[in-house]
Amino acid sequence: MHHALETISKKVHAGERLTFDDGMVLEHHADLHYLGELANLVRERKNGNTAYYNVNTHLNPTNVCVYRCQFCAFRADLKSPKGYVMSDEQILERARGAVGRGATELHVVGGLHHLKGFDWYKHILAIIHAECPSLHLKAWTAVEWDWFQRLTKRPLEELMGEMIEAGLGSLPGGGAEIFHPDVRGVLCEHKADGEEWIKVHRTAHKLGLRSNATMLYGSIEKPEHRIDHLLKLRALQDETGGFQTFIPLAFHPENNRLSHIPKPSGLMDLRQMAIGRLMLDNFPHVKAYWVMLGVKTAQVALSYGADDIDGTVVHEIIYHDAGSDSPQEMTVADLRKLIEEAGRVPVERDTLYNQVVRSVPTEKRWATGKKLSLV
Ligand code: V47
Ligand code: SF4
Repeated sequence: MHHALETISKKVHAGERLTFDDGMVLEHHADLHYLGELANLVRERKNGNTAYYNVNTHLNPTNVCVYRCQFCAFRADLKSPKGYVMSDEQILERARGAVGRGATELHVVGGLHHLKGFDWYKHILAIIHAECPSLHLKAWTAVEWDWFQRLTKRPLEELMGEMIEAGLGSLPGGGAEIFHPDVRGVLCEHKADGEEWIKVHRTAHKLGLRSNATMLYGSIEKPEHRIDHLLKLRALQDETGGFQTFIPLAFHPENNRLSHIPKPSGLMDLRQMAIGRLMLDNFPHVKAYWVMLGVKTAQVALSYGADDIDGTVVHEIIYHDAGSDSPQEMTVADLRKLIEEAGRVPVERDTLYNQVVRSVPTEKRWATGKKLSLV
């Protein structure tokens, strides 16, 4: 075995932190078995045999966006026939539907609409929260928070404070892509840069909000850009401890400007899951987002560092527009079966990783229409 790989293995067994150079060795010299064994060790040390899932729904209030990220198949121009803006009634319908299905979380993100102000985004959370107070609102990526600051010229703390009053519960991890300017300048040169993304999450953590972090891999970046990205996330986590989950996101090539780049292989998906788990020693959770990975790879990823498969995910558009052929929705029974087949113990969590105990299992409740209570 490469000498450096032996050293890394000893460090991981001893619970020591890996360096940038270690990360580069993993990228260039580690095979999949080596990565999987070590990542699984860390995963089981942190989360035992548990694999988390949640019951959630997505809401993308608009796909109209002032930006034109090269990888984005979701966005639409202001006047494009593909563009949509949901009405208050449609938004509430989505939220009510989520509650009816037993969801504990609504994941709310969208485009930066040319004609909508900060108040519209705040209004969305306010009306949902007023009508469905049991739904945890995981809303607005750092890119949106940056846009709100550009629109209002007001401090982020104030804007977040108002959103918290309106019903905001936590921040999703999107918009991170790859922080390094050499990559970001090509993928999405105009939107919030890497430093701003970090600043938004730092502010959220200071205000007591938890958040997630993502990394978009498999487009034009090089291994050093990925390791740099992971170390920037790790540094902020050292500072605040506010991150819950890391979610590596595989580039999807359909219907965007980078369609000439092939989709990352299954091997690459598992490698990035494992490397993320190994480098982010201070993140409690790593998520295998099944919509993005496909159900089968997500299942295998539970042995390569991941301890979470996200949720039932109804109404997903971002990955389906970019060519994902995974289903629109997984039932709780599907999720639990997938996890059990992988030899793990399924645990339903809420957004903040509290266990959700249901008096009547969700799948039975759907069949009987019985009222459900969360204990
Ligand atoms: O920010 C968009 C990425 C993200 C493509 O926080 C693409 O729990 C690959 O962040 N190929 C949105 N990636 C999704 C996201 C997310 C998903 C699930 C859970 C959580 C969480 C966060 O999707 C965007 C962007 O980085 N993205 N288009 C594409 N063609
Ligand atoms: Fe707009 Fe987000 Fe798509 Fe970029 S990724 S074009 S910011 S919707």
